[in-house]
Amino acid sequence: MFKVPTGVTLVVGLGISGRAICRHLERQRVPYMVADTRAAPPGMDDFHAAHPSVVIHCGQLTELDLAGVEEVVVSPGVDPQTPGLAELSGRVREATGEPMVVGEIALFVRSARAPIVAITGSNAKSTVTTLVGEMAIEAGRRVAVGGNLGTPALDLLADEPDADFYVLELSSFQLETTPRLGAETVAFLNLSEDHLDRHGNMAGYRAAKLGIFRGARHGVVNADDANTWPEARLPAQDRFTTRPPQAGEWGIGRHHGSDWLMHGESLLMPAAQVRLAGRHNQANALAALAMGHRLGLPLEAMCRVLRRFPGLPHRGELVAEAGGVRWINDSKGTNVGATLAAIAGLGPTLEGKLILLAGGVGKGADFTPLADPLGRFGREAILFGLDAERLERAIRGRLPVTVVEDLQAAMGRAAQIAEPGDCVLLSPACASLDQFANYQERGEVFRRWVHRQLTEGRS
Ligand code: UMA
Ligand code: ADP
Repeated sequence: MFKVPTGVTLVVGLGISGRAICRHLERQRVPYMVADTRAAPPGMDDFHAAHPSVVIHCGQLTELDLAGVEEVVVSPGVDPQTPGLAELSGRVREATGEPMVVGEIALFVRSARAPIVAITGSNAKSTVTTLVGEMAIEAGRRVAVGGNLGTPALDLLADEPDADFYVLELSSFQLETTPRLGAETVAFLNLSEDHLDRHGNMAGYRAAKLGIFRGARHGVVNADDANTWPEARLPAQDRFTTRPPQAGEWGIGRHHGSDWLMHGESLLMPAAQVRLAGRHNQANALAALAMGHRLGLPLEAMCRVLRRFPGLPHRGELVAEAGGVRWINDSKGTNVGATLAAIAGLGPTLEGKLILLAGGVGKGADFTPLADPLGRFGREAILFGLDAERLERAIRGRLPVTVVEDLQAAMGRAAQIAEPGDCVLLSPACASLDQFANYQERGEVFRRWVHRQLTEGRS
């Protein structure tokens, strides 16, 4: 048993967030030590070399005596119910009245000196967060953009101390450990199955996400998805929809034979001018517009961004078109809802058929919703990774299915069977961590393979 010294803060996790938490505590001159449940967390030696005086405990948290700990700050990937922490999770710190166990965003809220803009949902968080950030920059505002998107929120405080506001993408993991966000405006975009291995069931997952509304002055919710609506009334609220808008809503209506983004009865811009493809991205555009409007950003500036923003890498990204076959990297399709959106967006536009490459860590999700759209648009599903067999059982009989070892093998098979007019879509409906470091690496493997094949094909 290792006794955490009295008055010391315990940082759990030595990943991207954990290191940012450590940097923040150093700036605040708070004494801390680090624990990680893994025997040898990646990059530990470098961290130790740079911080020789910081104690690092690797292994089970039950090996720690936390009786004297000041506060525990957990990384998002660490479940607060992990043995060793669970016992502390219900306890409150006398000094502050806050829970004993919090996440990095709780520390962010304490130190942020500018309004917070926050976005959550099962899908489209990164896209909407980036859009809001771009819109604010286009309008001449000073913003810092980060959170689950990549740059840890706490680093933004040091990098951009004079920001007009902070735009944060927040995951259910981060919200679960944030007692009160108190944001200027928040959006809850959509809810579909994800992270059930951590939250237990949909109710638990939704409850974590609803945490975004705690203390919010304004909320943007999806009129078409009642799961995104708060349980208690907010001081102010906007709704977006892909239908014609009701009074005050942000929606899509017909005008002179074409679709327009609208706010109530006002026409904003033709939907076809939104550079991001697909109905789901028009919904994303509307959510960003509603948030930007609340922040006082001019409409013209926001629409300019929507006309030019090409999308983030690994989200429905066209990597190449060769021999009449399109190769699309949607590696960020890490849950069933995202893959459904990709199939529904692409399927009807194809002259040929869809070849879906999918599989990985299914996080306990139900894959059966994929069966119908795949039956309609799919030539074949090529599956790989940890949950390939479970996926296969869910869609079997609807289209030909092949299970292979890994993504490279899946791509080889796709190249063999693709016909002109087809689209090879990597949208795995699963996390990547069984076979890759992260979804970016998975997308890069896809990209490199396609480019290599095309170059070799030409030579
Ligand atoms: N881990 C342990 N033991 C530990 C600490 C971590 O096993 O003691 C494992 C976790 O279970 C996880 C991995 O290590 O498998 C990384 O966890 P972490 O909390 O250290 O993650 P970070 O490196 O800090 O990255 C996190 C987010 N990751 C997660 O929430 C899992 C990143 O989001 C985010 O970009 C980063 O902080 C900066 O804010 C990634 C993600 O996958 C993109 N997020 C999930 C999603 O979008 O679905 C929520
Ligand atoms: P997140 O940060 O929530 O994962 P991203 O913007 O990175 O969101 O997009 C993740 C995936 O969700 C991508 O595969 C994308 O094609 C898909 N997606 C984008 N917008 C939507 C939407 N409105 N509904 C469902 N899926 C979507």
